[in-house]
Amino acid sequence: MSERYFYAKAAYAALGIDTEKVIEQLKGVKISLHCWQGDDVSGFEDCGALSGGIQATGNYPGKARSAEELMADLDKALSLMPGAHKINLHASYAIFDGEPVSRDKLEPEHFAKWVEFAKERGLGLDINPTLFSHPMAADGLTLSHPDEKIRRFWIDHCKAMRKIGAYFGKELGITCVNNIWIPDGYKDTPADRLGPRQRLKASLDEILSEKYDPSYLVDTVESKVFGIGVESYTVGSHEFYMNYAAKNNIICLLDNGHYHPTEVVSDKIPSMLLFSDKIALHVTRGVRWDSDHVVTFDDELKEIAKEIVRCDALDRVLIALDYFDASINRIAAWIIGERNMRKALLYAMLQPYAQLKAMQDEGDFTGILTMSEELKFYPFADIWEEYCERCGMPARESWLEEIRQYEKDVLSKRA
Ligand code: RNT
Ligand code: ZN
Repeated sequence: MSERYFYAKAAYAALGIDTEKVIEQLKGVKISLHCWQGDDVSGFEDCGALSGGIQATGNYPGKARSAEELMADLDKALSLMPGAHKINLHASYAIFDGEPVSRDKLEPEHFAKWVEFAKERGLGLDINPTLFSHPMAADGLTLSHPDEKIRRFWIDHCKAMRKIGAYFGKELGITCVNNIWIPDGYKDTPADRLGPRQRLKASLDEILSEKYDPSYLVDTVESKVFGIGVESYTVGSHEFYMNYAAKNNIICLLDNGHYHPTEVVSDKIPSMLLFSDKIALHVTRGVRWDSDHVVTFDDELKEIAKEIVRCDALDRVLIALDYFDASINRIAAWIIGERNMRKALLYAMLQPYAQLKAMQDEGDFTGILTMSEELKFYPFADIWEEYCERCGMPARESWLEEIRQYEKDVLSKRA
């Protein structure tokens, strides 16, 4: 135990916070790490450029080009992320032995290598059907497409991925989260807002009609306010999915890049938790728009973490990361964002909520503002350092040396 930790522990103890308990609790919080930061959402199929109104900009050298490379990069990243994890996969990361299989025909065997990877490392796996970057999504419509044949293809794809998700849950003994996000929408004001939503609803009903053991598989639906090329209307809006999830007893996923710029996910968390057993998050950082920048330790991230902790909902909020930056070292991007999410959780766990809540109920807003500002200068960093040390990982920027070395030894050799 460092001397600095000793004093920091006492400072928090004076507020009634047991840092030993906090450190233990933080270790167990699972963060689902998005595989797609490793290769700019490219995947292993040869289906063409990234589409669906999302973009990874930049061309930093060394991106992973195969399952082996992506797994090696994930290992490097995980070795510098203290805490528990799941790996979040997309259907486009299926691993084929020979000929690639069409997305509507994917089977568990195409993900067997990922299960092996996860098993060896004690990780969970999450899954996402991939309804973009594909000829069948060429006009930007999938589950809401007016053409029955196109809808059928994507319904079958989603069904296939749920089966694969349930296989992950069963094999690993850790519940798999299957998240459905579709790019469907229109560039300009649509003539019919209802029809596409009726079709999406019917498609989802069919996809979810197959029942799986909820200890193996849970389903989430992710809304969006707009995307590049679908600025005027998205079929899967927040209201659509919030209502759909509530009525069908599935989980609503909130991506904090998917709302109006001054609308915050932190404020939605307690309201959602009041009515749902669980919610899911895609934690990202939107800069002006849903730009999927690397997550930083900013005010909204801290506020999101505070709401999770204040609501005593660490086991009810499924935390996943979702950003893709191709302009900097991709592994560093993973580590920076993941560490910030966990630092924000730690920061939130080190707040004296009972005291702050009592002040609110007594109308002492001077006290709340004073405390909240003073808490920013409490020795939070010393607790983080102790946490990292107990996990056997560097706390400060020295981790970057390891990444620079890896870049030199491995990434720079990738053509
Ligand atoms: C897109 C959504 C979606 C994707 C990933 C790749 O705006 O956020 O979650 O980012 O599925
Ligand atoms: Zn997302």
